[in-house]
Amino acid sequence: MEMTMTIETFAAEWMKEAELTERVLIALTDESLQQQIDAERRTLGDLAWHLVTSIHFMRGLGLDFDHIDDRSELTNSAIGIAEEYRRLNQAFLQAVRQQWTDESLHVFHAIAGEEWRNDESLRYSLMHQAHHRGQMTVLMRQAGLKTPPLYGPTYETWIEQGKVPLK
Ligand code: NI
Repeated sequence: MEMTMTIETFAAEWMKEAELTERVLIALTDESLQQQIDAERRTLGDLAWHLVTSIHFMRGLGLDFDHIDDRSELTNSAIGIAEEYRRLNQAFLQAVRQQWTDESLHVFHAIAGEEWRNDESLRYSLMHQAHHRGQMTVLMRQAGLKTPPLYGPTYETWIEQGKVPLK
């Protein structure tokens, strides 16, 4: 399954995954951003915003693209978070395509004291995003929101199709 990553194989995978993230982000409401599993833990809004700042973090790999817009009217708004995600995401992907070649994927960068090869960092960021999306869908359920299908049908998808949902 795992092929050698190139800029274009990464871009294709990233766009698919970003589309899944956007599905989750646009399903949020302003009220749901306060949802949390425990008073000490990150809210749904914190996790959503974390996905935005995680893209910005990729500047640490030497990519040059737009700075994050962290005005409170964005971070406290479901639409604001979704729009900032989309904007930074496009800027990030454009930077990867314009500033890196396939050889750049084999360059190492120090991240938190560890040497990471760029293709490993990109793979990590794909997995990291999926991980937090999973956390978000649980909080969305708790907030009473419907979750979008991501890697397969949701409970509601099965119901709508007249099927018995799998346990
Ligand atoms: Ni994280």
